[in-house]
Amino acid sequence: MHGQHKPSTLLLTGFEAFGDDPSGRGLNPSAQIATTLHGMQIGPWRIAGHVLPCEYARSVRTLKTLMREYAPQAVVCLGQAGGRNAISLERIAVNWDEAALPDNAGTLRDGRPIFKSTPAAYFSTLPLHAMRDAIQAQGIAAELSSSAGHFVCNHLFYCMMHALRKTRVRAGFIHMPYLPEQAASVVPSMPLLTMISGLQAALRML
Ligand code: PCA
Repeated sequence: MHGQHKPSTLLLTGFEAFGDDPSGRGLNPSAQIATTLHGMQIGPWRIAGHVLPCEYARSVRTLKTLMREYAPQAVVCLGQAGGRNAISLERIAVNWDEAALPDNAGTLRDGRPIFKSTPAAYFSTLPLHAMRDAIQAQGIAAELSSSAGHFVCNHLFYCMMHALRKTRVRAGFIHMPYLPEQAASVVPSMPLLTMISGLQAALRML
């Protein structure tokens, strides 16, 4: 057996639904994508897809448990960013919690660092330009973004990059638009299968 032929594991997470689902039906495309792709092979990657609670503390604890369980070579976390009209590849996670919306445990964070004496920010270690170009080559809207917000997604992104800072594990965060079934006609959205095709093209770039 040659070790390098062992499939590499890519841990892919989504979030459960939270306060920002205008359909009120408990939808979050990121959860559907992670569960749909679970167990699939994409390029050299074996996908381990899981859904995280939309809670500041518990999302991080759950992710760390999954990272211990799978020892993945790459971690890609997904979330929903209502109002965006393209798959958004996040460049940077910032050391700040601030959102008008409580998380699913009722916790409100009104502006404070995540950790007191850690860097202000971490960069994604994913090949963002190649991923954007691969999505766009499928005819699917993609963009780079410099803010994952200051809610649970950015919190998870920052804590993950901090936890992985001394490793060679590639990691980053991708935001998805609303699904058409969540969005009123005036709000941008993207069909689930379009998001999945785009993400598959992007993950082949890792
Ligand atoms: N989006 C939220 C949290 C969970 C999700 O899917 C965010 O952007 O912070």
